[in-house]
Amino acid sequence: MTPTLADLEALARGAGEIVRAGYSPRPGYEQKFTVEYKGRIDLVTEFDKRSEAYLLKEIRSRFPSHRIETEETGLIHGDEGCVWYLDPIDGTTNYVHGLAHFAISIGYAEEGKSKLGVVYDPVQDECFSAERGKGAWLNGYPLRAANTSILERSLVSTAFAHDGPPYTEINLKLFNRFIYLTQNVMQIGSAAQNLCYVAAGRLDAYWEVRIQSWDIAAGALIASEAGAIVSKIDGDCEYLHPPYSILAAAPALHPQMLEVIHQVGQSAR
Ligand code: LIP
Repeated sequence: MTPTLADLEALARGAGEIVRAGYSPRPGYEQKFTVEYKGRIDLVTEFDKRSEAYLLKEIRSRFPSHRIETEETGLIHGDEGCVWYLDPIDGTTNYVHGLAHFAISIGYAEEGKSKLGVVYDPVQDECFSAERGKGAWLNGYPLRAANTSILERSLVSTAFAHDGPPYTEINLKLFNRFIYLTQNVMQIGSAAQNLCYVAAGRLDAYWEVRIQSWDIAAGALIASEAGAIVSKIDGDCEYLHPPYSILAAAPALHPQMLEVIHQVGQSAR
């Protein structure tokens, strides 16, 4: 038994209701949850856990044999040919600080290939979705990545992984190079939203040197089905194979971004 895109959209909206109940745009005035620390800057709240518990209960009741990779619980063993990737709140740091840039990310892959992806922003009520070979949509409307072909005309984004060194230093070198080559290098703080914004043409490219499967599985399919080129930062198209990194870009920009990343990598040796 395999899920449909409608199944993933319903799951994402259900988790979105849970997450939205805990969100406050005025955290200085009201905080509806306590914050725990998985690492120095790696936050988790009870709403991450409630969202994940809801998703796991629904998925395991309908697809009990499937494997699930999920941020807070980790790995739930199952059929490696049918894998779910769950981020119950992608952008938890933003969520805690009341910044409305977070989303529920649900990916589904078969035989190592992404098949379905949904990223739901419960504040903006933006549901990004994609099915392999059939396209990508925002609230049912088709998505198309940007056709920007000049780095100097591009708006790009990145983020600095919670893991810290050596990834921070590597990404600072890339940030310092791209800030002079592009219009700007944004930091939105949600990998899933970054990938969906590339899919929508809001961003021309996005990269991270260190990421997790559940951060990127859904958004990478959405970006590629919208016409962006998606790979690891070394150009490897098998982005769902560890170690995970990501580069999603407008088609004409992808090789240019790869070349700069390669040059910086060479100079860092
Ligand atoms: C976050 C990603 C972000 C990345 C962070 C973290 P979380 O996901 O969205 O792009 O830089 O290290 O992985 O932890 O908020 O689900």
